[in-house]
Amino acid sequence: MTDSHCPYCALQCAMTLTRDEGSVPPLVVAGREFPTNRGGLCRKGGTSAELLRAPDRLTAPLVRDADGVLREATWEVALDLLADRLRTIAVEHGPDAVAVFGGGGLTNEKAYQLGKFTRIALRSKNIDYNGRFCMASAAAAANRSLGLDRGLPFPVADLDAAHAVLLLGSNVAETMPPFVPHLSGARDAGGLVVVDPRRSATADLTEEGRGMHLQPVPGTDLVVLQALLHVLVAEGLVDEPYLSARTTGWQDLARSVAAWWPERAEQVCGVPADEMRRAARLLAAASPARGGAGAYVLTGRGVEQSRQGTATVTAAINLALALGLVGREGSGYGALTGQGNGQGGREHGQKADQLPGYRSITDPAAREHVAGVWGVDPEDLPGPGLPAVALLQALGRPGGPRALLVHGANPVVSAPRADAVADRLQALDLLVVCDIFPSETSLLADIVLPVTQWAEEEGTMTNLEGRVIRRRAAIDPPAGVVSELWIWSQLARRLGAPGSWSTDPAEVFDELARASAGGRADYSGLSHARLDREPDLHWPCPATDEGQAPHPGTPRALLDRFPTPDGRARFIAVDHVGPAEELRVDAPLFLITGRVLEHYQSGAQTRRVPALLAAQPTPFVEIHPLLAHRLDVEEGEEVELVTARGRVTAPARVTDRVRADTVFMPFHHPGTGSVNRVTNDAVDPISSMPELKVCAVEVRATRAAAPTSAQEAIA
Ligand SMILES: Nc1nc2c(c(=O)[nH]1)N[C@H]1C(S)=C(S)[C@@H](COP(=O)(O)OP(=O)(O)OC[C@H]3O[C@@H](n4cnc5c(=O)[nH]c(N)nc54)[C@H](O)[C@@H]3O)O[C@H]1N2
Ligand SMILES: Nc1nc2c(c(=O)[nH]1)N[C@H]1C(S)=C(S)[C@@H](COP(=O)(O)OP(=O)(O)OC[C@H]3O[C@@H](n4cnc5c(=O)[nH]c(N)nc54)[C@H](O)[C@@H]3O)O[C@H]1N2
Ligand code: SF4
Ligand SMILES: [Mo]
Repeated sequence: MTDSHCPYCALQCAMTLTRDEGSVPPLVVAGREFPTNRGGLCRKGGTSAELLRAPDRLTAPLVRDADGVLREATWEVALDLLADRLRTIAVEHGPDAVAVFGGGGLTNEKAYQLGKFTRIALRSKNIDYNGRFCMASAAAAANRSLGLDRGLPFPVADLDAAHAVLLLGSNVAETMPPFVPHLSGARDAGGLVVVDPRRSATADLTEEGRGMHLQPVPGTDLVVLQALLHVLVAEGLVDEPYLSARTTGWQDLARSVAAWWPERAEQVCGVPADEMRRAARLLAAASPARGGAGAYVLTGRGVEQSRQGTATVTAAINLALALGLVGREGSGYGALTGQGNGQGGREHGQKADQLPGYRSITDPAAREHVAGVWGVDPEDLPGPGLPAVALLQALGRPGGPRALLVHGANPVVSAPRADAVADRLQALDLLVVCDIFPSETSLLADIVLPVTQWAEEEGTMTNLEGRVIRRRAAIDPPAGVVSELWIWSQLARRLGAPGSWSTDPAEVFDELARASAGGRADYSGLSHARLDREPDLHWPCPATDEGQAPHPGTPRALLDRFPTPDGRARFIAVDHVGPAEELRVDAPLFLITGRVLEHYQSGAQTRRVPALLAAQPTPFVEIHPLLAHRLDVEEGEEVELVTARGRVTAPARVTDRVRADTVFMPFHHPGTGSVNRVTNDAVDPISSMPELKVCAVEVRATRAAAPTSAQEAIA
């Protein structure tokens, strides 16, 4: 029996893995007692062992031949060819012409080594990752306002006792089911407030007096937050002693929300003014300043994946600060991190502007420290590269990258405006994809390399509460499958790179720990051996001097001071701009996107689990009954969604869970029903996060569309 954690989301539910050679797959997964999941697993975690022996698992390198067919090759041949192509492209076009796209599912060791490989083996500045689609706005806002980006700066279990939780744009009932029990304190007190344009499964948790569901116009959450703050000011519900002791900028901030009285906000966001008043009072009543049991403000992708995502999260932090919640035991603000290692994945150097330890690549002291650990001259480290959307847009264009290495992402399905992304990938001289399965992105590649997954490897993951946990190997990988640490060491040797390239995850972790020492995300007091003994350590956890007790880790950050220059949190005034696309005559509805319980992300993994595929075999479009009537669409009928980027089709699900001016579609499927073929790649100016959640769309029944195209053909 081996103790490990789930391969999927950031809750990182604890599991016991048991070998059973008689069963298929030969590994049995069971939920294990742990503070985050308390023994629970969702359907995805419970069926995750099926990924280990899926029939189309990649087990040999594939190289595209002269006829354009991907054919099996030996590792020696594939790596020699790859190193040769990388060298040629770098010589002809410069080192930045080789770019890297990483993933928030990679272990800390892999995320670290990938950043190092890009900077000192490829000597390229161009590395970014799918976390840019996921956590970038929450990270940017928390760094700006609080000086620290740790998704939840407190343990998940702290939520249990709170009497109010404001949950903005998050559907935890489907995206992290074992998290839901942590909302029971708030639900029992009638204090769960869910903000979502859809009546999601999470909104259902507020029924029967357990809280409120606010259903704003998509993309207007910032206005809801301004109105809540306005009510706090108008009714004298802010925490004055906290404001003067722990924050700066309150007076200006208070003035900035003066114009958002609830009736005016209602005109923009559509949420009844009195509901916003009630929500503000409910939060205030649970806040520590009023002697309440505790209150939390939490954000998810619904408010962050927006071109004003950073501003909206900033407004959420402003609200939490005004109530005196942040940096206080039993209350707080947090962003619910998404991918398995979404937190660690954004600390060790996979981001275009970042070095390990959550350091900035433009900071001379950070460059010197990290270059010292890597054994190179700081002058030789590149500067910041392009963030994900700009990187994907630049591929194959004059002056842009000519080669891309993809590790742990499937952007052909998950990136906004995905058809344009596929075009760019095809314009490259060289596309290399490392994956477990023949993902949609790997099908476009020139070289595909098969890698180990979760239960086949050792490593660490950092979960949504900054807890560093051990991933352990319980089963051998199929013959032919290798670890990415081995691939990078082989390539580094062939490229004549400086530095050491260990393939032992424990050794790589020790180096990561040294590189992080003194940074914001300091892991220097941690090691695999220590984490094996102590499964409860949260960063920062700096090394201590010989003879001193080890640092106990930091389950609750921000308690004494904020890591800003003056130790105070900053109020930052923000404005509502709205989605990049306005509704117009030929696109009169909002299209919003998100997830279903059974599928994970681009679906590359979960579509290969028969029970999950059977439960959600196709994409779908949720349409309100009034809209369905107006469009003459019936339940199950194929509809077409047209935006400025293109069109997709999927069956309609007629339901009053969505607003009548809005349709919803999940993004887990490829092909004609892949919603990212029509989403908008406009980005937030501060975080560079794309507006995956909201765009303007026209919806029609496909049978109505047929004559139109026929008429077009005649004309
Ligand atoms: N089943 C499942 N679980 C997952 C994942 C998965 O793919 N599948 N992925 C993991 C990852 S990486 C992530 S990032 C998390 C994401 O977890 P969540 O953030 O909970 O997931 P989403 O479904 O993307 O979005 C949440 C909600 O945002 C709403 N929304 C859309 N537009 C708006 C808006 O303008 N305002 C507001 N307030 N809400 C809006 C949607 O209706 C949806 O219910 O889930 C993790 N867990
Ligand atoms: N419209 C819309 N689009 C979205 C979102 C949305 O809400 N709406 N959400 C966005 C968000 S939050 C996210 S996080 C992204 C995620 O979207 P993607 O980046 O596409 O994420 P996955 O589908 O998890 O892709 C991971 C790939 O890596 C493989 N893999 C798993 N483990 C490993 C490993 O250790 N090494 C390697 N090399 N490969 C591995 C898997 O098989 C899979 O093919 O999607 C974004 N796209
Ligand atoms: S909630 Fe997340 S971590 Fe837990 S079992 Fe489901 S997918 Fe895995
Ligand atoms: Mo995500």
